[in-house]
Amino acid sequence: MGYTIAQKIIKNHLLSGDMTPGCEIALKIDQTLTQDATGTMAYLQFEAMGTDRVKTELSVAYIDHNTLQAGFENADDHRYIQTVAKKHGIRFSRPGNGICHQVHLERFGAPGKTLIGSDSHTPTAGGIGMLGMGAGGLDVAVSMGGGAYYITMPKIIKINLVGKLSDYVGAKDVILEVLRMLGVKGGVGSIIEYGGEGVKTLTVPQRATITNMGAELGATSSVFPSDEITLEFLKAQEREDVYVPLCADEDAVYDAEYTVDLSLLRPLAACPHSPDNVKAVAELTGMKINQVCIGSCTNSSMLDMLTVAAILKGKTVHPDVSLSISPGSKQVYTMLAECGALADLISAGARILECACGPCIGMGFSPKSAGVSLRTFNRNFLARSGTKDAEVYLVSPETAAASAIAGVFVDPTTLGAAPVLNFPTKFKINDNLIEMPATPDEAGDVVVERGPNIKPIPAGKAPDDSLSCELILKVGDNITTDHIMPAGTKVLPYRSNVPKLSEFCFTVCDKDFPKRATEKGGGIILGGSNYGQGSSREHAALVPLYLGIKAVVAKSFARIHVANLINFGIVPMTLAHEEDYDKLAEGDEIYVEGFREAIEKAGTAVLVNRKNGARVPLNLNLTARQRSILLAGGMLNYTKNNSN
Ligand code: MIC
Ligand code: SF4
Repeated sequence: MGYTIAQKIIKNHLLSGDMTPGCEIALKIDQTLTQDATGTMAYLQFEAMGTDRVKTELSVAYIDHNTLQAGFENADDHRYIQTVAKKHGIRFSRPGNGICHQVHLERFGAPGKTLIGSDSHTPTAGGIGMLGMGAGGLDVAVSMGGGAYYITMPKIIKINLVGKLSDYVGAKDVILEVLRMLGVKGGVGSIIEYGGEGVKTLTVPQRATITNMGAELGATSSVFPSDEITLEFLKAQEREDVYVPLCADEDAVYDAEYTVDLSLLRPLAACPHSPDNVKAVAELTGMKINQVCIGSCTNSSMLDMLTVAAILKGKTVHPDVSLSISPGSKQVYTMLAECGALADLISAGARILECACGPCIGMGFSPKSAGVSLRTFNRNFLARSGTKDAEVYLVSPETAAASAIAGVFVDPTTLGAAPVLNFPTKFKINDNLIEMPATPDEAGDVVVERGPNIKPIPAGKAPDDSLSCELILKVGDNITTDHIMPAGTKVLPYRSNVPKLSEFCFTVCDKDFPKRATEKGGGIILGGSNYGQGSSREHAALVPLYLGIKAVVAKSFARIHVANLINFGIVPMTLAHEEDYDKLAEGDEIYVEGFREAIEKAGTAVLVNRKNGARVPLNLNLTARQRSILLAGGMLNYTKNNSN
């Protein structure tokens, strides 16, 4: 039996485990990336592990999320990351160089290699045939130190692409169609592989838009073949030396297969507040809009920007609309300036932002009260934009630009024939904002600078024999990490200050949660299905840990979040019978006898609700490694214990 693309990469990097879906496997990681909102924690943890120099082939620290710098906090974090990177052998991508995934694709990604990043959209690298996976900062720190990355061997889902996209239908519409078909849980436990004749019609940036939003399917990763189009892109980046061809074997077997006919696709939009709430733009035509934001790691490539510039050229943004544009990287920004397209954007009235995440992570550009915002981004979770009652729609750059001019939703396919773009066959190469680390000989002289906002990481605690506490919060299905640990201008400056961050925990769902949790000394949380979907931010585990959360009981968990909970010693347990969710209410006193023993060996436990006497069976689906981590009170304790 042949192998799929993902299976080939996994096989080449397998350190231990059996490649049967559902089994835990350990992978060798070739490259890592961090960004600044998760990077500070990742490097503090790396330092705590005591490794002098990274052991990966390449590790890069990007500054792209916290670039607003309304106070000293982010600037201090940036300086910490810059100095710690220099000392330990990590390249540093300076603020202004662009969004991590875009820059990594352009300058470092390599087909057939493995990459983990402390950001959930690391699978963007799949556009180039690389196996990119999002992970918690602690897992990235372990891999930087040469340790394996553990995942559950995924199932492989094939999306067979046929036909060719019509004018004004973009790669974003392809992934929105996949999200419509599979939903935000549809990729959990799977890698999504793209194949079929339609693949040849898509450029690398288009492929990367598609793999980027595989994160919204809950997939472990998404990957395209590496072919002549990949080679063309790498040549244009003067990096053809890293090219290797990679495709699935003829007789590869997939766990599921779907077909998307590109020629039948029409512009789509993900409606509030979930990326899988997809409708045809034609159904929304005429709806008044207030804001348009173009950019993010999903749609900020040169191709996207040229498309937008061609639509805006000679026009004016509607008076009732505010349009922001953030190019994805310095390379894109410079080339836009040099070819004149930047002038077309500026003249049309676009507000040009620096090449960073910006509004995507709520760093400015919050819409007006109850405003309708069209964004080319990948997430429209409640309150992520900074305005809780805003209605955020995720659309293609084509739909965004056409609508920005009209002031209402416009189906761009009604604009006639698409303009012919002069897509560059050669990109502008200038890596002057990538700082090289000190050599091993010089590293000793580098002083790591730590600002006052950098506070110690809370320590996990080994679990008690039994668990007796309050069910302190009950939440529904698809709770995102933006609910658990919101971001945005007010909160992001504190990503290295857990005590301060704790004041914002879960406030999107319940503004009194931090106060209640502090007063009661913590407790457990009850969630629905897909608990913790979205970001890789380990703060969504670290901060609950700080507030005394000992366990989370849910119908099911999202992949990266469950790994983060375990890494910080919070015990994830699933309801054996989903209907038992109704037997538990906020404020109930609960008791789990033999809690520690259940982690140690049993794999099941019974939660007793002292209020109504209900007995709720729970499952602890843990591997031997995960049990040991939890019993030690988290990964840092576990690593320390094992190195003594
Ligand atoms: C996001 O898109 O939610 C983020 C911000 O990039 C996160 C990382 C973070 O919270 O710092 C992600 O996707 O992992
Ligand atoms: Fe940045 Fe948004 Fe991409 Fe996250 S999804 S990495 S915030 S651009």
